[in-house]
Amino acid sequence: MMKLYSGDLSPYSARVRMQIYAKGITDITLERPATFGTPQFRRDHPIGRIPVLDIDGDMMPESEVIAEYLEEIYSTPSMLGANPRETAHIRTVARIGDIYIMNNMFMLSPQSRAATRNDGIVELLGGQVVRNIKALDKLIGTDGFACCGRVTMADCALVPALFLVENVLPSVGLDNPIPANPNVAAYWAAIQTNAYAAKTLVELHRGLEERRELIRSGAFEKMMAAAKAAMEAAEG
Ligand SMILES: N[C@@H](CCC(=O)N[C@@H](CS)C(=O)NCC(=O)O)C(=O)O
Repeated sequence: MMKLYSGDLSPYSARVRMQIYAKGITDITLERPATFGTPQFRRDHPIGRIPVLDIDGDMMPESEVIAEYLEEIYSTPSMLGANPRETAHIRTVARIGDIYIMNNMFMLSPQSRAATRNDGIVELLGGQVVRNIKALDKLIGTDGFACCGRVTMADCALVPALFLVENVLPSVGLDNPIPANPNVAAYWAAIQTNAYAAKTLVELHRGLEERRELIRSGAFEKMMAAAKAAMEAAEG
């Protein structure tokens, strides 16, 4: 039985979880790794990040790689195109979600709890997100799905990406750019009514609330400091 090491608030994990739900895969268990954030996790997983797909002890990192692997081994229903050109378009839009939006949002998010916000980081990464949402507006489907009028790997990448844009960008002092981009705004309203997206969003919101509570109580700061000290001690 395969396991997906995952976390509620991890957008990259959410991308794979939405794909698992949409494909109706029931034989992959979801698990938060007990050692996540510790030197042991880094020893076991060189990239040190989730998601990781555990295939009977063979560890596969990287959400996009896992997503493509799942497409190959659970080929129906397909989250790719009906022909190579459609598949290429789906992958382009999925990359906008992953590399152009999610990656910048992920790097930007610590600024929301920084004692002193770094305006240079916010301007650089936030500017990239605004630019990339504009690009997405020109490429995204206008029928409620990102591509091809059905759930594809592009939706799986965009749902967590747009969740971060809507919920995290305002907490670093920037306006949410989604409402100013009509095609993205219409897509975002529509896809949230899709059952697989909705399930994934419940988990993301739950993770965000848990994180915000840890930050409010001061526990998150202590956890981060302890993790950093353990990592430094392990690396010598
Ligand atoms: N490119 C990776 C990114 C994964 C990633 O950054 N995961 C975050 C959680 S969403 C993580 O594990 N961060 C832990 C860390 O940075 O140490 C992927 O697509 O899977």
